[in-house]
Amino acid sequence: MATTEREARVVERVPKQLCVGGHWRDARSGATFKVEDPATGSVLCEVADAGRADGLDALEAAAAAQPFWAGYPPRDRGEILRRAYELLVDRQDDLALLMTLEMGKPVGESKAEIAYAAEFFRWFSEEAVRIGGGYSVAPNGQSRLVVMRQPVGPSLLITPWNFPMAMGTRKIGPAVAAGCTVILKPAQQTPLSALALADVLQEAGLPDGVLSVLPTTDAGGLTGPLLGDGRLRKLSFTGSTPVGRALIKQSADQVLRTSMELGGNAPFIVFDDADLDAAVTGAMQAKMRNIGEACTAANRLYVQAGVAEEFTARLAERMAALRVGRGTEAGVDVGPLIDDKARGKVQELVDDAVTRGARVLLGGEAGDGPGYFYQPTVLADVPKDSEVSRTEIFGPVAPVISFRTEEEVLTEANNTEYGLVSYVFTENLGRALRMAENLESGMVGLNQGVVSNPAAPFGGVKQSGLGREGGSVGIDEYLEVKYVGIGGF
Ligand code: TXE
Repeated sequence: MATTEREARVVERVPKQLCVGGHWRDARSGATFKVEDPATGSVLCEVADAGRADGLDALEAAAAAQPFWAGYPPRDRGEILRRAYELLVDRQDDLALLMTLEMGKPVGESKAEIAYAAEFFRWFSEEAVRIGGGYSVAPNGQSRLVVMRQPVGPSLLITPWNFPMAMGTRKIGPAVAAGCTVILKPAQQTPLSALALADVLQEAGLPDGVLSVLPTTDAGGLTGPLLGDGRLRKLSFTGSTPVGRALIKQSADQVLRTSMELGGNAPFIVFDDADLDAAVTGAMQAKMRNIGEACTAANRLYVQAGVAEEFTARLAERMAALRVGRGTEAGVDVGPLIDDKARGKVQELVDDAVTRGARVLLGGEAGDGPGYFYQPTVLADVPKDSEVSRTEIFGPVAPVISFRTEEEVLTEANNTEYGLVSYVFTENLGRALRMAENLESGMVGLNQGVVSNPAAPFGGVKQSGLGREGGSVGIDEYLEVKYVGIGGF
């Protein structure tokens, strides 16, 4: 239940039906499901619950509109995205409140996410007109090679709940710019932001058929038939590594092109020559952004022995000053976790570390209230074999592990099946570059705790994923390369 008139109004304004090829309608089965506020456990509203038949309707619409959309002038595709960017910016306050209500993060962070999300539309509105090709003379001089880049085709986009708006725009932006029609399946926990996004894109002038948005309680039941249907040409997924792995297997039958942005286990490394103020601030950003529910979150804080005690004490002091509460309240820094399961996972990881000998400097327990709160937590002397340093925590827990040498920390940092992002704090340029070269991750933050940027190619190596989102390479995920050989020379 929304607790103020304004909250009720922003929830009321969102369409609660499915968007199927640009048309709003109920699920064929008539089913709906409840959307919950994780800060109170109360129900905000109900939305239509898409099933298999709705998924196939959306694919039909996407396939039918694909030739039209591929031929739509790139400048006009870009202008639609540009208008959608402006609408997101105009509605930042209301959309931020909506996101906080269904996801929990403090409203200031939701505002920052709307701004970040909008930037993907702005960036890809500019990329839409830069889809070039190539022309060259074959080495034997007897033919000419023309290289075209064309939209891959109808694309299924599956997004998580932790950045409900930005994960949508990061996929829809490049897909639509490239000339692909799309079906967005948002996470069950956060359908409202996705439906609001569909509303914005329609208002921006996106033609019928180009976009479907299908909230569902049966993700596998909806997406399975699509992955087995030859009309679908692309899957872009952001979520957990086990689900990503399963989707890759399911995509194999159609040899479907896939992009995967999966879990992380980011090492955050502080050398004893680092600027400690900057390192603590960076750790707060990398750890506490989005309540720790980010794939880029610092998951293991490796601090060189000489500064470990001081760094940990300063971090604990900063973490202790954070206010936990409902994200809609002014002055709140840390909202609730997404659900009870997520909170249970965080508690298990903390308990395991403590059993193995870690010391709790701060927190270590759930917070008060009916919502799924967890206290900001700092663990010191965390043994290397703790589950907390192997598993993605997805919560406000900072495990500190001390190390002695560069060689030792590099080996430890790379000792994981994940490889999304690493952070390094040092004033030694040579060491910073050596670490950046040798860390096995798709992204490295040097003396900074945030790596996300619409202009940058975001993505991981190893089991953190395949492909890159954002930057000028982001659009490549939605383009096929075709070569035409011209003879007669
Ligand atoms: O993820 P899921 P969950 C990690 C993080 C978190 C854990 C579990 O560690 O604690 O995963 O979160 C859809 N077919 N990340 O359970 O299940 C689902 O509906 C098709 C990291 O929320 O992977 C949602 O839309 N789709 C990650 C999306 O997958 C399926 C962000 C993510 O849900 C499906 C989220 C199926 N069989 C969690 N099963 C990141 N990279 O940031 C689920 N989904």
